[in-house]
Amino acid sequence: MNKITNHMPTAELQALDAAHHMHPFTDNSALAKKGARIMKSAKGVWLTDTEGHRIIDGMAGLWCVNIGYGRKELATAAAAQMEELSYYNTFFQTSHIPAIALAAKIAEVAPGDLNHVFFAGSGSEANDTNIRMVRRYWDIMGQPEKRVIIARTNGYHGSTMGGGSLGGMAGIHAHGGKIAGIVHIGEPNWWEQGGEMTPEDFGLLRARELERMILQLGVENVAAFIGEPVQGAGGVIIPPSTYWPEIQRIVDKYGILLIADEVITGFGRTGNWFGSQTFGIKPHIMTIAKGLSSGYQPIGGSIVNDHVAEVLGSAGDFNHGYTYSGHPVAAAVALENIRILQEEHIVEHVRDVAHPYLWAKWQALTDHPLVGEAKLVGLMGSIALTPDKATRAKFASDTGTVGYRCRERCFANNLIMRHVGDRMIISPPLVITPEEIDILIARATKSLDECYAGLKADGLMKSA
Ligand code: PXG
Repeated sequence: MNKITNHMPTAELQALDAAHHMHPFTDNSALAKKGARIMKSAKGVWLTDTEGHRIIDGMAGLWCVNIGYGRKELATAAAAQMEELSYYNTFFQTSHIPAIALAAKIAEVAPGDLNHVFFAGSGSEANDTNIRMVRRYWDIMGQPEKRVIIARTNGYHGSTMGGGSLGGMAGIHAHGGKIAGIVHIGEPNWWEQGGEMTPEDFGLLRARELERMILQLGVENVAAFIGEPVQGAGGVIIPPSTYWPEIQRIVDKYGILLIADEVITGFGRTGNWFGSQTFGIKPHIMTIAKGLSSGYQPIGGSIVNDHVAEVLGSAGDFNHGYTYSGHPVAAAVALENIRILQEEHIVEHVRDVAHPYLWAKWQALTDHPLVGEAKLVGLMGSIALTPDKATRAKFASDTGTVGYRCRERCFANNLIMRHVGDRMIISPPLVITPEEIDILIARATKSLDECYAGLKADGLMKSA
C-alpha cells in the first residue's frame, strides 16, 4: 500500500514545499523563505505537526472539520464506497445510491421547503451554480432581464470567477477581475462602521441599502440577493439583530430570490443545523460545503426550495453540472458525517454545552486591554483588537499589522486562531469539550498578553 509517510526532516519537506507547491492566498516567495508549518496528523480538536507539537485547532481546519478529526467511521465509509462503486456520473439519466441517500438526508435536515439538492465539489462551485440557476430561473419565468445579483462588500463566496465576483473583497477582484451583473452593498459591520449609531439602527441602515439598490437598478433587472448569515472570512461579523429581518422584508416585498451562503454556518456551526434558522432567514437557495462532509471529502451543493426546483424542472435541460456532482465517495462520507452529527447530538452540544461555556470566557476577554468587543454565535466568534475601546479606534499601523502579530503569538503557543485585519477569529470543531475550551482560552489569553507587551515595547498601541 502506498501510504504517504514522512521520512524527511521538516526542513527538507519545507524546501520541497517551497520548490513545487503553490499555496492558495499566500505570498509564496515570502513563505518559501520562512518555511510552512507542516501538519502530520490530527484527532478530535488536536493537530500534530512534523516537529511533534500538539496544536489546538481553533479554526476547524478552514471552518470545516465540524465533527473533529480522525473519525474512523468516515474512512470506513469511503473505503467501502470505493469498492462498491468508486465513481459514476449523474448526468445522463443515471443516478447512484450515495447521491440519492445524501440528497434525501439533506432535504430532511434542511428547514422548510428546501427539498432539492444540486451537488458540486466545493462552495465556490456551488455559488457558480447559483449564479446560473437564478438567471435561468428568471429566463423560464419570462423575465430574462432579471440578471443582477446583489451581494455585500467584505462578503466571501469563493474564489472561482463566479464566487470571487459575488464576494466583495477588493483584493480578489484585483486579481483577474469580476464578472458582469454583480453589485455590492455595505456590510453590517457595526464595530468598524457604525459610528455613533446603535447596532440596531445601523443594522437597519445597512439592510435598507438593499432596497435602495433594488430601486436604483430597477426591480425588473434584479435576480437575487446573496449573503452569509454571518460573514466568516470577512472576520466573523455577526449582524445586529435588526439586519436579517429587514433584509427578509425587502426580499419578500420585491419578490427577488434570496440565497443564503451557509458554507460556514451550515451543519451546526451556529447552534442550529443552519444559520438561517438562527437568524430567521427564509432562503430560496442555500449554498453548502465544508461541514457537509466535515472536510473529509470535497463536496458542496445548492439546496433549492420546491418552487425554484419546480420552475427549473419545467423547461427542459439546465445546461450545467460537474463531473464530480454528487461523487459517490464524497456523498457516502457526507452521509456518515451527518449520521454522526445526528446520532451524537452534536448540534445540541453546540447549543447547550459548548456555546454557553465558551461564551462566558470569550466575553470575559473584553477585560483584556487589547480587546474591544467579543462576539460569538454558536461556535463562531471574533474579538476586535483596539488601542482605545471607548472610541472603537483603529490602530495607527496598517490594518492587519496588529492582528498578524497576535496570530503569530497564537501560532507560537500552539493555538490556531486566525486574524482578519485586526480582528481575531475562531471556529473550532463542534465537538470541543469544556476542558479543551479552557485550554483554548488559556492559550488565547497568553498570546494576547504577549502581543500586548510587544505592541507596547514597539510603540504600536497608538490610535489612527
Ligand atoms: N462561501 C463561503 C461563505 C465560504 O466561507 C466559500 C463559499 C467557498 O468554498 P470553497 O469550498 O470553494 O473554498 C467559502 C470558503 C478564510 C477562508 O480565509 C474561507 C473560505 C475559504 C478559504 C479561506 O477564512 N471559505
